[in-house]
Amino acid sequence: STTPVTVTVTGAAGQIGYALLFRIASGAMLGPDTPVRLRLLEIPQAVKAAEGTAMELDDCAFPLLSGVDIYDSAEAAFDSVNVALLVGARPRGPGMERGDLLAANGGIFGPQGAAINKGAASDVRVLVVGNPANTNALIAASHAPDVPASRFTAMMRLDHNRALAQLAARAGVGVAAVSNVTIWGNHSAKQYPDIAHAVIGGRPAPSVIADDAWVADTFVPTVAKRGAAIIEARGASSAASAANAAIDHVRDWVLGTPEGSWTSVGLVSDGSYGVPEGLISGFPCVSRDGQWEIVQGLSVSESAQAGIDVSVGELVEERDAVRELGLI
Ligand code: NAX
Repeated sequence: STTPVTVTVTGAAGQIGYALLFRIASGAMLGPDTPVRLRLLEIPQAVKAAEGTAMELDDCAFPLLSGVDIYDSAEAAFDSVNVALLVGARPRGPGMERGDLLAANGGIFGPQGAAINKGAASDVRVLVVGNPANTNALIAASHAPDVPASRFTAMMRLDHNRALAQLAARAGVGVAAVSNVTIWGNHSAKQYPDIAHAVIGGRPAPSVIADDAWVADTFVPTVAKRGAAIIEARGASSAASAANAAIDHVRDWVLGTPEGSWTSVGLVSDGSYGVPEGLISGFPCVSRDGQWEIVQGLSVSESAQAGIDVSVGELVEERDAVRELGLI
């Protein structure tokens, strides 16, 4: 169709925003036939920097980009939005307690959820990138009672892609040969990256890798702590890879996952795999007809269930904390 899709990006002047906007405008997210209208939401102090980014977007002369608008009000930025990428968040400052962090983010994601509830298009899809992503998504969803909870997702795709890359390197194959990894639970160091059902070159990953100690002692911590390793090496947190993961997530959501393979999505739980209903947890998901569905019926070993339960336990604690603070 030639009607532009309205895409709102929050934290647009930040480093992920800078890596994300140009790829959206180039067609990498919604395909080469879909024009996009970009709406950038920032805090007032960062509006000028967002204007600079908008100037550069103009200077790219992207054929698919039908306009760029900049806002410092959530209600205006989310009016008739189709795809909302919630990237801007309050980072943990020195000496900040977890409760303070959750409260500060509640002050951002609550009002943004309410603005989405008020003004978004009926097909709105929301991806929360800003950390703590799963709980921020829960807060936003709880302020949007008229939007189905399944439209609020949290980003597990960067962890998922990191896992694909680590497995491919270990097996000595290209990443395209690796599929069906799952990142369960929270997007945090307690996530549970799971290769039990992964496939490498058409064969079960556990038998290709054939090294349980490497999986437990190297693979899982490498994936779970990759964010910290990037900061250590680059002197700044993951930006281009995070933007790439957001593009992958929305593209698959809108256009579908390839037949026979799944990805990892932070999606509202229906109680599957022992995850309490209502939590936004990482699950194996396929996208069909524009909707995420949790892959059902996978066998889960005792040790895998223990790993899932630890990560889900952290989500329960975060939910209880934001409930206590009156944020949901
Ligand atoms: P930056 O600090 O570079 O940019 C954040 C931007 O958000 C700033 O420009 C700031 O002005 C803006 N902002 C703050 N409050 C806002 C509000 N209420 N409305 C609109 N904009 C607001 O951070 P960046 O490196 O871009 O990271 C953004 C977020 O992504 C962080 O919370 C980060 O922790 C999170 N990440 C999540 C990942 C994931 O896999 N889910 C991975 C990458 C990244 O660490």
